[in-house]
Amino acid sequence: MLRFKSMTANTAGRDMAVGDIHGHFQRLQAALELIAFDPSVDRLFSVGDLVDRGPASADVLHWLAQPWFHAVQGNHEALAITHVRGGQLDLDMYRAAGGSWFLDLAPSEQLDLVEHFEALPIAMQIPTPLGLIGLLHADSPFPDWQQLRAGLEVGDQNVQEVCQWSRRRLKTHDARPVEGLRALLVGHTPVPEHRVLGNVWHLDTGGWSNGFFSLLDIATLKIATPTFR
Ligand SMILES: [Mn+2]
Repeated sequence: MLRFKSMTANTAGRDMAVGDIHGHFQRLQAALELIAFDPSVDRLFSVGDLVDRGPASADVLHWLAQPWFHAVQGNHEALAITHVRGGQLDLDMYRAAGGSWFLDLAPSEQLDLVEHFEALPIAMQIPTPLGLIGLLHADSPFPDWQQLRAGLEVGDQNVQEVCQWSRRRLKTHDARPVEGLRALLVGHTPVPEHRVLGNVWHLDTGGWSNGFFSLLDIATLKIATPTFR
């Protein structure tokens, strides 16, 4: 499994990032149309949590098959992996978190999804003209991107867990930057509006719930869809 992925620069079009999707691919599609997203040159980066809660989680395979769509693994993808690979999981908690659609699939369909989820990196980086952009689901356990990369590359489970589950930075209002990056893009904890702490951008503005999808142009660090519902 490739836990850390380095992308090449996009010299043809725009690179956009989006927060948690949670099965709301139709709303996401509408948001992309609003910014005239062009899949022939533009790319879309997801901070993970593609599935659970929304009406169309099973569409995730269609989205992951698009050459312009790139996602890191969120904690909800990790829950599916844990379930199929025989790890410890509170099934009532998983159902309460929106996992019923997955638990009720045939084992072969679960396995197919999990193999796709396992192929997703935990963190990725994307070069832009003004600097390197990092992407992961929840938070960086380190104040330094190279340290994070090294931790993931040696398969450190604690590092992976913080990357996918931690809400510490928002809870403690930690505004220290992650060195080695122009910006780190994360989701996981819903915020009423995108929130920047140090150089960490919290992008889960509840497009899957009562909020809207914030599409961030990662080269300019400008939100293209501030109020889309
Ligand atoms: Mn999450």
